[in-house]
Parts: sequence; structure tokens; C-alpha cells
Amino acid sequence: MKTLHCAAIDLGATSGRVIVGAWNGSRLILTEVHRFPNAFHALGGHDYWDLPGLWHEIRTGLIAAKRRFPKLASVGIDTWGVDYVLTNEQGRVVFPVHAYRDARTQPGLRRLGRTRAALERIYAATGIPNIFFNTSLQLGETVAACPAIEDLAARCLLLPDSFNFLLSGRMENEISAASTTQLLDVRTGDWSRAALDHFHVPAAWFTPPIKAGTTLGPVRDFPELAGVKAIAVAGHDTASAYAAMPASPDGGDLYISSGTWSLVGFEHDRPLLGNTALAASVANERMGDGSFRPLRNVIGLWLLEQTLQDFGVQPRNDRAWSALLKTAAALPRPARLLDVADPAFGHPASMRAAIDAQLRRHRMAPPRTVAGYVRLICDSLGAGHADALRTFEQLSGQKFRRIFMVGGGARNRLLCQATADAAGLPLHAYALEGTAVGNIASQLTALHAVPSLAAFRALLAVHLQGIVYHPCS
Ligand code: LFR
Repeated sequence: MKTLHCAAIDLGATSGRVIVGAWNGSRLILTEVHRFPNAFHALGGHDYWDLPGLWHEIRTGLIAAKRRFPKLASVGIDTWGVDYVLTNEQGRVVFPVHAYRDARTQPGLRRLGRTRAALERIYAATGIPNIFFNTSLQLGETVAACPAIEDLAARCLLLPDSFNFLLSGRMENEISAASTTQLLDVRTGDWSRAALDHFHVPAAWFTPPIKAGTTLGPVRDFPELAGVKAIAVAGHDTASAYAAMPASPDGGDLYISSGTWSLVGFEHDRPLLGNTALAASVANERMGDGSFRPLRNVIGLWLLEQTLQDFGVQPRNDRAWSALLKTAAALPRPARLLDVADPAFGHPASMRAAIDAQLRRHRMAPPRTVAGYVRLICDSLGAGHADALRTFEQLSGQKFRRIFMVGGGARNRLLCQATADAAGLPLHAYALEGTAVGNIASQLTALHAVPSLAAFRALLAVHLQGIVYHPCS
């Protein structure tokens, strides 16, 4: 077959990328054509994303992609979950786009957390636990604080849906992104009336979710991109990253998509529900085809990045990272690990101070050097990953055989080793832009260049080279 080129736009909370995948029928070669930083900014005590800025970067990246690969066939967009854009019928943005770390959801979070019956009812309805960033809490706050929004807004588009609209003119809610909202019915996969009513969110803002792999139409209003198709991929970055795992069709593989967050989970034929799952904060999110991927959000590299920022340390290249990790690895194992689920790590003024405060509460002295913090953080994240694995084993009754890690953390050998050690399982680390690969896999399926995700994974696995970290006893 002829080589097919697809562009993946992958937006993360701290950086965005436009990557072109060239598929020759058995092998995918990725070329990064554009990368840019991303951040939210505060205004009047609230945090917002720069939506026009992101759109500008997407356009810049797509123009670069098309220039470099004139036969570009299609484009797909994935982003972090939960955040959304409120628009009128015509698609005009009618409310600023809040960033999920905005503290505005804290009162709602506490309210739901205190009301056991409501908490259990919402979890039974949606399969999503009470997490500060949930779209449900965010929309509930918006409607309560600005009631006129009910008249102004006609649609709620998750971020990937909103960029899909800008690209193609079609307004849809894609299922993997929708599943992060805590507003989807865990049984039907359609919107949950019970959850919408509970948070006072208008049901009319949503349409029945579409599956990933739906072709939206040609890219419009964008002469440079004439002839390119917009395809709805798994819009939630984590769903796209999971789609790229070279998993065995028989199961037994635990996935970690390691970036700002560590998303620890697996694919399962049913959701994990009930009080134990709720207490363990298991989120029953969905793959692009609507199937389940129960996962737990572990704080992830945010903990490390924010701490390094406090020290004014920013390793610029692989060599500098390697040196820092080597120094950290040579230090003795920390006497006590951090509780990585501490809500104080969500959005503190200083991460280092938040870590020190937790250690002091346990009468432990903070590390003395940057490397000491790096060691403590990596070991603690490793333990957090292993803890999630044990929860899934207990709840699903299955035993995992391997752990797959993709994303930034797969390059961090201290984190990989700590995870393998804590879990007692081999960890396969793939230095792979997993999110972009999964995004492109959706496009290739929509273009009938691969018959299924399973077939794509099998082909991907042939050439994929990972590093295997065996657990030290
Ligand atoms: C990762 C991610 C997580 C989600 C968090 C907030 O980028 O999408 O899956 O829980 O960001 O949206």
C-alpha cells in the first residue's frame, strides 16, 4: 500500500505537539512537526486556559505538517480530560475556559464528599469518583455562580470536541472525553439524567456520544489544509495512550500513561463499581470504542516538575536528566514514602513546602538536596502505581503479568525501577509518544488502513523496542 500520512494533535497541560505519522501498512514512523508550551493563567482569582492561543498553535502545526507532508490525509485531536467550552448554537464561545486546577470546585467537592448517599448514587450512576477536577463539579459551579449561562449556552463541548468543531464545523461529543465528565451513564454510555440533575447541568448541552473513528468531514475555513479529513479520535489523551499499548489480547497487562498525571489502569469488560472501588477512587473511563478502562489518577510527574521548579532546576536534555537521576539513585532508600494521594499536592503555592509539611506531620526531616527530593518522589510514585495495581487485582479478581509504561515517565529509569520493585512485576517502558500513536491508530481505522485496533497493536508490537525493568527482590 501507499504510505498514508495522518496528523495527531496532542495537547497536554504543560505542552502541545503536532506529530505526523507515516503508515506503510506495517510500520508507523512519527515526525514531530511542532511543539509548544502550554499553561493556564490566573485572572481575578480563577485559572483559565488560553483557547485562542492553543488554536493558533494547532493551526501553525497543521500548516507545518501539510507543508512537510503534502499528501496529509487526516487530522485528529486529543487533549487532557474534563475541561470544556460552552458555546451558543452557532459555536460562539460564551464563557471563558476554566482550567481544571482552579480551586472553584473545592466547595462542591466537599459538599458531595460529605453526603454519603449522594456520593454512592453518583458513583453507581457514572462510575466516576468525586475528584476535584470533574466536569460535573466545574459545570455545577458555573451554573450556580453565573445562572445566566443557562440562557447563553446551548452546547457543552469537551476540549477535543471544541477543536473538532473549529476544524470541521461539526459539533459532537466523543465518548472517551465524555467519560471523564462524571456525567455519563456507566451502564448505557449515554448522558446520565441523574448526574445532570444532581449538578443542575442542562441536559440539552450534550448530544449522544459518538465513537472514536468517526469521520467528521473535510477541514473547513483553512485553505492550507484543503483535502484533509477531520476525524474524531479518542479525544481523551489517556484513552489514546491506552490504545497505543502493545497489549496482549488475553489481558494481564496493566497500563501506565505517565505524564503530568500517572494514569494507572487496564481494559476490562465491565466497570468496577461498589464501595471498595469508590473508596479506591477507581474511575471507569472509556476507550474510543466505548469499552471500559478502569483507572486511578496518581499525581504523576506534576509532583516532580513542580518541585524542580521550586529549586529553579530544569534539566535541559537527556544528559542532564540522566545525571540527576543517577545521583538520586545512589542515595539510600527513603525511610518513609510520601502519601501521593494527599490533596495538598493538587495545586500548592510551593510543592516543596507541601512535601515538607507532609513529612513534618510524620516527624520526618525533609531531604537535604534536590536529588533527595527526586529519589523520594520517584519511589513514592512507584509505590502509588503498585498500590493501584493491587486495588485492581482485588476488585477484578485478575492477576497482572506485566506493566506497560508510555509517556514522559517511561524515560525516567528511577521511576520505572521503583514501580517494578513496588509491584513485583516486570515493567516494559516504551519511549513512545503513546498518545499520538493511539490518536493516529484511530485515524488509520477510520480510513480503513487497518482493520481494527487489535490488528494495529499486533503490528505495532513487532517493531516496538522497550526497556524491561525487572523487579529487584
Ligand atoms: C491526563 C489527563 C487525565 C485526566 C487529567 C485531567 O492528561 O487527561 O487522564 O484525569 O488529565 O483532565
